[in-house]
Amino acid sequence: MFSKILIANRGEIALRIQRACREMGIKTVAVHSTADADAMHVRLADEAVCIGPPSSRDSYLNVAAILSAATITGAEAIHPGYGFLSENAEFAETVEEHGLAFIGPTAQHIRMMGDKITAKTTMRELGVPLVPGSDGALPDLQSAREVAERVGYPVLIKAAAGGGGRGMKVAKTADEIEEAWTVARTEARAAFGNDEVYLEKYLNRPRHIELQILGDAHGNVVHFGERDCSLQRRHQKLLEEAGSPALTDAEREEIGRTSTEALARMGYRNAGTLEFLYQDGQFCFIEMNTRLQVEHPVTEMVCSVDLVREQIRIAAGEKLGYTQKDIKMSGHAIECRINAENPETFAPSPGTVNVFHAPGGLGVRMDSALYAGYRIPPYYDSMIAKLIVHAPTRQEAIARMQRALDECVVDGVQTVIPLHRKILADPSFQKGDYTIHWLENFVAAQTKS
Ligand code: MV4
Repeated sequence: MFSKILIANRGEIALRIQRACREMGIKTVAVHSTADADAMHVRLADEAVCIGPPSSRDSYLNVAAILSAATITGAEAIHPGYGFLSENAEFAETVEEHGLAFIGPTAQHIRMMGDKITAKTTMRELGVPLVPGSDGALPDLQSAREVAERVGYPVLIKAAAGGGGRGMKVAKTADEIEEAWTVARTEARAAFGNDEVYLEKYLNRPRHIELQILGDAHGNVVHFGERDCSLQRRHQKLLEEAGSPALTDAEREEIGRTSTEALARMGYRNAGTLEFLYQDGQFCFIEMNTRLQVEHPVTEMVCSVDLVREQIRIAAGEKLGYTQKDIKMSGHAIECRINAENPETFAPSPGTVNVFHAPGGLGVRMDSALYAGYRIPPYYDSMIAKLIVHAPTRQEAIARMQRALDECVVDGVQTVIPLHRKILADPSFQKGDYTIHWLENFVAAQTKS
């Protein structure tokens, strides 16, 4: 096992990783920008190294500075967290070339899944169900027309280098296909320097359901059930649940078996998430994330697993030590992301947090790097906390989240807590009756009335 790990991240996820390290007897190295000198992840680490000015490009994305920090402190492994360098194949490669362990998948698997066309082709060959569409990249407009006729309108043209909603264009009818083709290619070239595009049938009211996977370096792959992440606004998730209110145990077992078999055949190791659109009882794979996700705690709560500890053990070459039948989902978990934003306009609200009180009690978890007096810098993501609750049933989890939000005090900046209260009180949310479009419509209805 490693004796010292460098954590190439900031905020709540840096603390989350430090906590796992401390419980495993591993020393931690924090890295930080000059804007984060007073941050909690710096205070709580065993050692800290300043790696550059406020801009992420010059600090948390500065590969040379991070590797130097690892070398001078004698760290043996690097955990990238989420965002920043977590899905950068070159970074993973460089870390290993320097004789350090990258706590994540191989550079080859990161690269493979970073290209959405290669990801889909790979999954298709491994028997994972996909959205009907083109087999690989579209060579020309004519082939786009042909595939669209075959699968039926409406269709979506997506960038191979896209993901997370960037570089997508809908064509509702054949009249719109030329425009969608041209715009998608132009945007893809401008945004990613890669104009490869593919086509899918457009699903009109899916849920976004994702499956948490772990694989070790010995060929063992297991899953920890699904998360329902349909409640998003402009591709920013706001509230997530485990399990999905829409799935049956039989559906979970089937998609779990198909997915773990596929990833075992790929030789996938460490944590990964398969993203699906789920509509009319069908799962359609769309993308894979080759990292720990923001919303991993809801899975940890229902499966009683420490996913970060497992990531570290796997990177050190240890075996999982359990099989699929040992993993049981128990109860229901909900996560509310607390962003320092105006709850109506979503404009960022950086500034000083004068008063901070974290909720507590049975089944309540607050993952946050906040403290009273902390100045939220304007340079980074606006998420300042994740409030996670666990209870025997979904209904009890909703009541527990409402109670926990009532206890939570963040004074000095605006937060999205008032929006979470409204969502939790809504009858269709309470019934679990929602799709990926629900939140956008809900927010629009709130601002009208
Ligand atoms: C889709 C889709 C409908 N049909 N693909 C958006 C982000 C990217 N990860 C994939 N996305 C979508 N792909 C087909 N064939 C609708 C979306 C989509 C979406 C997906 C998940 C969560 C929120 C979303 C919001 C708008 C559109």
